[in-house]
Amino acid sequence: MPVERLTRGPGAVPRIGIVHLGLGAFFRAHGAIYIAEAMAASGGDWGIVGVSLQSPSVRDALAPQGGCYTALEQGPDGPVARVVDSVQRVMVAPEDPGAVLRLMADPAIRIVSLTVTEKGYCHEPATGRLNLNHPDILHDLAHPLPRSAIGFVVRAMQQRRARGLSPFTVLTCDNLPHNGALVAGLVTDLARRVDPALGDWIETNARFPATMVDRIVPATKPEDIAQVIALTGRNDAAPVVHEPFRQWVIEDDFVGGVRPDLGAVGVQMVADVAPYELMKLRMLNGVHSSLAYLGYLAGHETIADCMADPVLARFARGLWQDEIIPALTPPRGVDLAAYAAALEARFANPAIRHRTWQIAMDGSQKLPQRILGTLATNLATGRAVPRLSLAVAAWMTYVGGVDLRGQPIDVRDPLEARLRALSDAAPNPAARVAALLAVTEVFPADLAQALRPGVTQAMERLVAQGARAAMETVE
Ligand code: CS2
Repeated sequence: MPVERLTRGPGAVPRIGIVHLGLGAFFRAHGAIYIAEAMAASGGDWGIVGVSLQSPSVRDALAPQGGCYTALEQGPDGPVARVVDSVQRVMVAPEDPGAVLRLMADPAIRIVSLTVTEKGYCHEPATGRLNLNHPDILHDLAHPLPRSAIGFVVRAMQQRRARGLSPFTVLTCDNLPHNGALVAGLVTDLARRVDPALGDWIETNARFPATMVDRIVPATKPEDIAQVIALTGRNDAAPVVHEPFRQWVIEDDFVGGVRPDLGAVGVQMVADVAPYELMKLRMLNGVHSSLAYLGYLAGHETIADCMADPVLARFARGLWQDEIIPALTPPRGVDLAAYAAALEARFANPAIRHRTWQIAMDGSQKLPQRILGTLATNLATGRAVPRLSLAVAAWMTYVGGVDLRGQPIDVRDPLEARLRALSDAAPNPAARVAALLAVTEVFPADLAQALRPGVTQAMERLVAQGARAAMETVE
């Protein structure tokens, strides 16, 4: 018997107030759920229009479902399926960028939120500055109908200013350091190049609150779709899968103070997000990325598989205890050892099949804020960093496109061609380390110099012993 398709149920549909750029699984399993709960708790017109900046696939899946989808929580007590209804429709920006701009310039829209991944900001990860050689930025400087997320924000602000409207709040939800200030800098930089007065207007009137977002959301797999059918009796073409844990810390700085009542649903509205953000980027994402490269090279498919291997679990604990926590100042009232213990349990959740290959993607954009900041702090104080050095060496091996057994790796990274060419041209492991440390978009020159001896040694051990043994003998 054919299974019925999930559709929007009867009842009032809230009016829209948010445009979300980059409607991937993460936002659908995190921000969209909090916003649905905030509207249920306190009302408000905060319905979401999602915008896909690339492919039509999410729009095509959600349109017949009225924007609704299933969120499948995978916890220790078994799966729980819930329908999320805060997304009302999805637009595909390349099909009609003008329509997206018109919507963003509509007075009903008070917030534009973003999850466009690290590379979607078109910036240089090592400096945080706009990459003026990026093809999308070059395009957006020359054409009024943009391609990049930053371009959409700038051109929509331009239309709002021309119409005498106030700007919207730009709410970035990506794992970037000082993400609010970073996006403010990128938007005002591009705006000033379009029209200096627009840049000044944005700088004075718009708001870019910083956020820390957290929930582990692996890519949806065919077996998840089958599980949703088994649990709900409905066919959903685009469910999302997530762990029970969630956290959202937001700097409470919105245009006119206007926002959903997020505090009512457990979002931490604070004056300073930075300590939370640093803790999360370095402790969660830093260890995720370390395990992604080392775990992949050790033959582990998922993070849970890594944590089920005692050698890797011990390695992760060593990373937290000896290299990451000592270099961090905790947010007030947070016990970092307890935070690490909670992360260990989250990573070990066997129902979350989060692939090492998925986390390994776009490493050139992730390494600086996840790993290199901790390395810089430790090297400045003379603390030993054998595990993080091994993680950097594993990344360098990974982006060479061939694993330690000679098997090809499907590397996905905006710099992949260059990283591969540098790696191929290096006659030996030490030369490969030197060549990759010279990639200044990733490694600032002074840090590269300080890292070289330790990473070279780590690389030699990695090549000689293999990933698992190198982790086992690290000290
Ligand atoms: C992961 C993150 O894919 C990755 O790079 O490290 O998506 C991670 O799962 C989230 O930041 C958790 O909040």
